[in-house]
Amino acid sequence: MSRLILVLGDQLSMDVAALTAADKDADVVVMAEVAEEGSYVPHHPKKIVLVLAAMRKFAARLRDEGWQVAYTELDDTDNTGSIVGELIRRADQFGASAVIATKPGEFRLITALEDAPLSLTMLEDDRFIASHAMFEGWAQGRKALRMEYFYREMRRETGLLMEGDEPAGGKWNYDHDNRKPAPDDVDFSGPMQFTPDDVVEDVLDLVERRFGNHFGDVRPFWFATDHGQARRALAHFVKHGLAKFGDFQDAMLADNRFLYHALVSPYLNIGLLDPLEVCHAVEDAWKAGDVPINAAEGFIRQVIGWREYVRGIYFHEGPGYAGRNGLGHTRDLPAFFWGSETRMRCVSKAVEQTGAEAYAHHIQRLMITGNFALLAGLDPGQVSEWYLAVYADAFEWVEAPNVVGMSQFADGGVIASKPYVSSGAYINRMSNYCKGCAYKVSVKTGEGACPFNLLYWHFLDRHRDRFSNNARMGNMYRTWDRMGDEKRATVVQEADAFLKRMEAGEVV
Ligand code: FAD
Ligand code: DLZ
Ligand code: SF4
Repeated sequence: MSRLILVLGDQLSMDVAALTAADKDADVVVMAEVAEEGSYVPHHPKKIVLVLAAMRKFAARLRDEGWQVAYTELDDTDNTGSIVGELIRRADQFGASAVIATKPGEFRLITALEDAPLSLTMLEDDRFIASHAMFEGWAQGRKALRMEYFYREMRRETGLLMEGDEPAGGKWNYDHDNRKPAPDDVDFSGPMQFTPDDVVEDVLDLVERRFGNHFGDVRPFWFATDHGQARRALAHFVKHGLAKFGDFQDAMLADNRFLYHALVSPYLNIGLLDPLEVCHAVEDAWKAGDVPINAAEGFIRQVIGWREYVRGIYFHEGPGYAGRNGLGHTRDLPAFFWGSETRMRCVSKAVEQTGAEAYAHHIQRLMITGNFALLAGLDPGQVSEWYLAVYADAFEWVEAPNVVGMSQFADGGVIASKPYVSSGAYINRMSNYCKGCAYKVSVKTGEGACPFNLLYWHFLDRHRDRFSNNARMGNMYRTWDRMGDEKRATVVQEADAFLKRMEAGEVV
């Protein structure tokens, strides 16, 4: 009797565990476009197009390679609307006795599959360098789970940028060289863009019709949607963008959405690229003398360090992680996160490009929208749902640790040793947003004061009990205390007034 082999929309790799375990001659691959996955958060239309178009192309490739694929399109009349519903329907149709699945990247779906009336085997997703067992082994007995030490293990494990037992160039981490402010000219034209083919055009029409009310523009659509295109996009970045990736990793520009970033996370996260393939391409460029060590190391650290580490944390911490609220923040997400007007140019530009591209780079996510959300005390659950919805690369295993942990400090300090907060000065140093903003970054209080300046001190003040003894934050508190009672009271009062106006729906 045949078995069903479940392949989800972010498991589009030929060597994904369920396919590796399958019998091509006897088993049936099940792939399903379902309303539930498109709407459990209001995903950006571009993200839905990416996933569905890549699913359709992957199914065609499987069929070409001799697999029997039962594929449900979103508009099929007998579509039950959920992954579990489709498995039950297909089990009945094929008289299948069992289902093999690769573990999903989200507890919501893991639980739904485990609770389903199916004989299910769930295999570990081994498209990562660190298995769950490896991460647990590393985490065991440690007081703090810091990325840097985990990363060194990953370097040793993969041999990437290693000279024997030592790190290439003598240092594990070249971050010190990677904090240059935005350049005047960017000599990288950005990620490779692909003209939609017939498959993509069909999906664009479908998504426009079914999810056109979600935040974000569906067109123009240019993402890669198959393995060949994703590899070309990677090669393009390595050749033209990588050399300066390190230098300008933390920079931001109002009129350049991509700078020297790779735009490969959507492809990595749905299975169109493999993390080691990406890192080897980068290492090869360094070995060939085409890119400096700070670029290659900086990039590889993001992939085998941060990416693997946040996944380890998500599964280590368990199902409640995404719902944590360690700082007790409860304020609702303001409408400007969904595109309503704001006078804060940095926020407005980051949200605008998010709507247009389903993409913002790391520092925009961390130090603009994330920083604002944390300073303003927004409910981390709502913030996390926003990030999960609006970015093409957002799947909970990677999104939740980055948002709830790194950005909102809502996991109580599992990931970050101190909150990522800054006043307007940092934003001004690393970007050109402040030129042309309705607020003045140099103004601390009173008319035109930059809200980041007010809210920064407001945050520190209201969380004094939590952070004043943090060794890395002592200087900030000393500066705050030196300001004197009157100045401090003015800052707190003006920050409160700003938050009140924001809550009332005024344009702030
Ligand atoms: P580049 O800057 O070119 O980096 C190269 C690669 O490194 C990325 O493709 C990505 O695979 C990896 N990487 C870098 N930083 C991280 C990180 N912190 N965690 C995991 N991988 C990393 N990344 C996601 O893939 N999905 C998310 O939902 C996501 N949400 C985020 C939310 C917040 C608040 C923050 C601060 C970061 C988030 N990140 C997320 C990490 C990072 O912002 C994106 O991976 C990166 O912007 C993707 O763009 P890129 O491919 O151009 O990356
Ligand atoms: C993100 C997404 C979307 C929008 N649609 C589908 C779908 O129709 N079918 C499917 O199998 N997967 C989809 N996905 C990806 C899943 O949401 C993802 O597998 C889970 O969130 C676990 O990471
Ligand atoms: Fe953002 Fe403040 Fe600069 Fe305006 S002045 S762009 S609000 S940091």
